[in-house]
Amino acid sequence: PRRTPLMAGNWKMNLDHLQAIAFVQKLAWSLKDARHDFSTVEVAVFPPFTDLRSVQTLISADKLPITFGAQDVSAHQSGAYTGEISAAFLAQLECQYVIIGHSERRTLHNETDEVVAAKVTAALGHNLVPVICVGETAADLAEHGPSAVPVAQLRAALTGVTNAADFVVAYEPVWAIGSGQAATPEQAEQVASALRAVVNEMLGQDVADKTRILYGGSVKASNIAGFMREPNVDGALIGGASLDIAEFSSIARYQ
Ligand code: G2H
Repeated sequence: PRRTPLMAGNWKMNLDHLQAIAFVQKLAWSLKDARHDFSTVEVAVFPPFTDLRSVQTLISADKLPITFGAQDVSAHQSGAYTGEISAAFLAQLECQYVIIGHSERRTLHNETDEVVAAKVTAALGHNLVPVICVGETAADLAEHGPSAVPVAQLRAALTGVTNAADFVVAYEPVWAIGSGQAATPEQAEQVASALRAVVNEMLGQDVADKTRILYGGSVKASNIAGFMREPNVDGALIGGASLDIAEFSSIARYQ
């Protein structure tokens, strides 16, 4: 089945709203100069919340073929949740995607599988496409083997999801994040194929065939091609390397 690869740049807490405008503009120029075919490989950016309005305005004014989303969303609809950002707010800013359950949120902000599932439901309720992150720590890997923890996390995240939903899965082994030590393409494929089997079992073959599964963790221009050769890897979630325009642009043109 043909799935359009997605190269998703997770900026994390980098680039303010002024830097974001310059960055997205230059990224668009770099991709256009390289004759990037956006219908063949989708390119998305995930800026901090405070940048989203600037990015939305630039992308719509200049009709840039770059998609965007937020890095997190509240599980709640509205009300007395100081500091939280609702799915409705993100939808209003024309976000197409939202990253949910990134390992940094699970670890640093105590996000449990239940919270992740509630956020997925909140996002889908506003037609945002959740990018559901799963992945095992080095200790999980030693204790349970490669797929057990990501598979359990995905099962939990999909609890309230119907087969009409559109979502993306990102497999990010925690030991590979920001470490410079990426998984091998074979390791990524092994887990991605187990994750696709979970989608198939819970939501059916059609959903499993169309769902994009990304690899994340120390992706760079020099290792992306290996991941993209694997049948179950449909793109990447890219942190550090997505902040370098030339590097991110060549990741997008891996072929
Ligand atoms: C994993 C990844 C992006 P990096 O967190 O989500 O970051 O590419 O810097 O390892």
